[in-house]
Amino acid sequence: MGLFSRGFRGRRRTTDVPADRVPPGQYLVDDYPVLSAGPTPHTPLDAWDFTVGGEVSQPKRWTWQEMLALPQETVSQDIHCVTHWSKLDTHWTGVSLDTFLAQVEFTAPYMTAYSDGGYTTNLPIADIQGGKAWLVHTYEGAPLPPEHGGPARMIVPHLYFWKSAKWIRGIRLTSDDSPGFWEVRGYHIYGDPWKEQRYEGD
Ligand SMILES: Nc1nc2c(c(=O)[nH]1)N[C@H]1C(S)=C(S)[C@@H](COP(=O)(O)O)O[C@H]1N2
Ligand SMILES: [Mo]
Repeated sequence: MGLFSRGFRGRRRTTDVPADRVPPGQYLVDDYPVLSAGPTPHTPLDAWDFTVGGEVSQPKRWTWQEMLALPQETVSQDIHCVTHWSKLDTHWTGVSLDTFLAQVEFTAPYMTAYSDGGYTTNLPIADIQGGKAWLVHTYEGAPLPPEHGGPARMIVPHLYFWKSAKWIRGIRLTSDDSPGFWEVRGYHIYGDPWKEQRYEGD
């Protein structure tokens, strides 16, 4: 057994799990890889805030304490990175994006998430509504490590993981679907892992 497991360290055969959990072209990992396009920012919690702005009638902002005072959810989700790894049953605690959106008035159909360090990613608003996206601060029962997006990141698990902005500071609502950091560099505008929407044109 050792002979085989050696070569597959950090991976698991996809036949071990129901196929409906693993999108095409993905393999499973037990570890948790770090993928960052730049250095890890370190924003102190007393300087942290989260803003819902852009095309809204009145922008709304939450401090760290105000965010923690909102209803919290713990969810179990599968995550899928465009570099082909997937990780099942990851546990996160935070605030549903529905909770933030309920406190602004808007008709804009798109949004851009933006982060400390300058990262951005775009999504249809529909993809962060209805219990599909969360602003999370806790991973597997412990504060989210800085390299994985702490103090807080967004998770949008039904899309490729580049849509899950680490070090998030706000979302900007927009009329148009405006490509973000990876989307302008050739990644797919939407990024559905079940349709293998990895790159522009997929
Ligand atoms: N701010 C920011 N968010 C980001 C990224 C990044 O470079 N900066 N990388 C994205 C990509 S490509 C992936 S796969 C995931 C990786 O998250 P992880 O490092 O926690 O695995 O974060 C996404 N969110
Ligand atoms: Mo990624």
